[in-house]
Amino acid sequence: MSINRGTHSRTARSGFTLVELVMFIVIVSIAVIGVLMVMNMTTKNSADPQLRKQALSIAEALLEEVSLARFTFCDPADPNAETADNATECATTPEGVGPEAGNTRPFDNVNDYVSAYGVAQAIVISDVNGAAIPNLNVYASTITITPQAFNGISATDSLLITINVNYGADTVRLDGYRTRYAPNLMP
Ligand SMILES: [Ca+2]
Ligand SMILES: [Ca+2]
Repeated sequence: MSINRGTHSRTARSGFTLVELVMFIVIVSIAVIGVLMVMNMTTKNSADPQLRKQALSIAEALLEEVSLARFTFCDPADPNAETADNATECATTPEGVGPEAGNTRPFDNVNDYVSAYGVAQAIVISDVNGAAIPNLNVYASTITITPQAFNGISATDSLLITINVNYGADTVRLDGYRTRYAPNLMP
């Protein structure tokens, strides 16, 4: 009678070697470090979009304020302002580049917002009463207005408005056109 001493294969019984275990730990550690670095970078840079968004809001507000100003031939103080078809028909005060006497912000004409066409000029962010908002003074804004033909409308009746809002090393720029529609519309 023979006794079968059944033998188990050596391979089936063996687990991880120490070297394999160390390599596993090293690989997992590298992967975890990579994920943590991405998370750290994301957290660190999450403040930048906020600044950009705020700068964009300021640029939009300024562009809207200037675009909504009138584009008349005469200053509203002129008695012919509601009927003039060109600047020569104004009785006393044709609208020239720069604010006319007594004009205050928000101005009565697009061209009142700059002292010369094509030249960047600082513009403060103000509240509804025209007063500067102190906490937003880290954003430096400029406005440039340039007569420019637009889609068949001549340059005398079309103005390109450019708003730049700078914060640190970055700048948000918005462009908009204001054409001379309803040139006799008064407040
Ligand atoms: Ca004016
Ligand atoms: Ca003016």
